[in-house]
Amino acid sequence: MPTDTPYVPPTVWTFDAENGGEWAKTNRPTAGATHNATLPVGRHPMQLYSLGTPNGQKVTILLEELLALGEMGAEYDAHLIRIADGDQFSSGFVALNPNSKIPVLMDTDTGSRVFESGAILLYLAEKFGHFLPKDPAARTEVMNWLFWLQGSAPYLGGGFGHFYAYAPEKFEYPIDRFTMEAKRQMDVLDRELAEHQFLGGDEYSIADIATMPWYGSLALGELYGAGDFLQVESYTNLRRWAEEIRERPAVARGRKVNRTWGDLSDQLHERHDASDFDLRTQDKLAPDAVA
Ligand SMILES: N[C@@H](CCC(=O)N[C@@H](CS)C(=O)NCC(=O)O)C(=O)O
Repeated sequence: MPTDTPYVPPTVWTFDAENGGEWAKTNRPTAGATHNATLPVGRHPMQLYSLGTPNGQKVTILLEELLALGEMGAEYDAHLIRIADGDQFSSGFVALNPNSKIPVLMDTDTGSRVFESGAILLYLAEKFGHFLPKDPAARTEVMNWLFWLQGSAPYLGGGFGHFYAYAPEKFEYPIDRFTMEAKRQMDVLDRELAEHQFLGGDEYSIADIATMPWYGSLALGELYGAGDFLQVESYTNLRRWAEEIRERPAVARGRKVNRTWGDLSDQLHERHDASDFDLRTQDKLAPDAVA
């Protein structure tokens, strides 16, 4: 709630769901399930429960890349988890991911649940033997960048994006702090990509797949309406890399899965078959999304 009185933290913090902000009604200070509900299960080896946010896109892009290489064991059902409606707090979801965040993958072939998008990328890359170099030095470089992304993106999404775009009031201090960091991170990538075609080397890998939906989209001016604010045009190497990766058909397909916003032609709410990408637009939307 906007106020002119400077905030003084009380001795003991208490939870106030009405404190404003887009996510205040969704998030809580405790973990665990809020309601009982089972998750749907489709017919493919991989059951993915997700939403088309940058963290969700990482996994659907990799699955589409694996399928493009003919790895039919990567066939998947992508079930829509509406995080704004609290689907991530169902008992079924929490049993797969106690952290209640998308994406989560169930591999019915091995019986493994896999949560954390970086862990899912690594799991799939190792299982199918693609997008992770076998040479130890090259593999280490890819891991460096994969872990860099997993550690850095929360400053962008939870820091810059939250205070610049989502916070009900705009405060200079957090916006300055996270803008500085977001620009520094883009500069890190820009310098790396001046030296290499891809992150960590000359081979397209899970490090690129993890980073593209975050810093690639940011550099192309598509995140948080912040293209001018961050002067993204100046990161020319990062933009060259992002544009090159965007041309891959599997990336284009992966970006559409579980997406519920933007152009209707870019949305495929659930994916249960490769042919779902060819459905008529209205058949690509969940029934409750079609008025
Ligand atoms: N470190 C996690 C982050 C996942 C994450 O933050 N997911 C967000 C959407 S992008 C989410 O599910 N938020 C729901 C919530 O916070 O309740 C990962 O990489 O998988």
